[in-house]
Amino acid sequence: MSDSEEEISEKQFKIVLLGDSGVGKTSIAARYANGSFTKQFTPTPGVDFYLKRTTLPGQRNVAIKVWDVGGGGNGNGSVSRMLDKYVFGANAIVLVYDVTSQSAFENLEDWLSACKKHLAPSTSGGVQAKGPAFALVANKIDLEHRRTIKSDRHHRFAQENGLLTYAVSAKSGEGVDLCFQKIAAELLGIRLSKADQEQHQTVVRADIVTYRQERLNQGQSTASVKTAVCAIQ
Ligand SMILES: Nc1nc2c(ncn2[C@@H]2O[C@H](COP(=O)(O)OP(=O)(O)OP(=O)(O)O)[C@@H](O)[C@H]2O)c(=O)[nH]1
Ligand SMILES: [Mg+2]
Repeated sequence: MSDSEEEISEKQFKIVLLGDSGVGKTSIAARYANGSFTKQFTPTPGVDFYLKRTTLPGQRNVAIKVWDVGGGGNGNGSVSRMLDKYVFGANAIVLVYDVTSQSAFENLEDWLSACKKHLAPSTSGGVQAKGPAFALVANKIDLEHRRTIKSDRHHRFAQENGLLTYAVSAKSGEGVDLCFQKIAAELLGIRLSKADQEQHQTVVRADIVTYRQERLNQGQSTASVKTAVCAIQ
């Protein structure tokens, strides 16, 4: 294939999201593919699919198919029976946890070993098939005040298991786009420049809350001068 044909053609990547129920896999997928977020929690039965097209440096067009696997209510329960089908042919497997949940983080060991069991080295035509990339994603970083998994624990687990690492908030959108963009870059074997990364950084909206000065002064009889206080929601 010539260089120009390769530019026009589109690569497809299958990225599978795994982790306990409630950690925010559907929210991450919906934020990435549709730019939406809902507070309501509807557990995913089985698997859902999301598709997003993106372009990487060098005019490389990529279609990212996200497999959003329901956590099934416990770490490694009902879902594991189908896990082999879900991870088959994956280019990347993303292990998601919620930074406020100790158990969701600890259960990732089970998710990871179940994946590795199903992905035991296979050979096709005598050639060893390349396994998927693995990534660790800390979600709900907007809940910093309730965080129970510190970043050194996150990084230790990632390092011990050779995982790419990311921190995101499906709620604010922080880090979500960049996480998928970096995974796609990794799969293509290219590095994103600082400028490329900035393009995919989400600007987190900080609402300006306006209080009356008199309330802040608690009863002092000043005129109603307004002051602006910035609050990240
Ligand atoms: N504060 C906050 N809440 C989030 C975030 N992401 C998800 N949630 C909430 O967490 C709950 C669970 O989110 P889901 O995306 O449905 O979780 P899931 O991992 O898909 O769960 P299963 O489908 O059961 O495996 C919902 O109420 C979401 O609104 C986040 O980044 N921040
Ligand atoms: Mg879900």
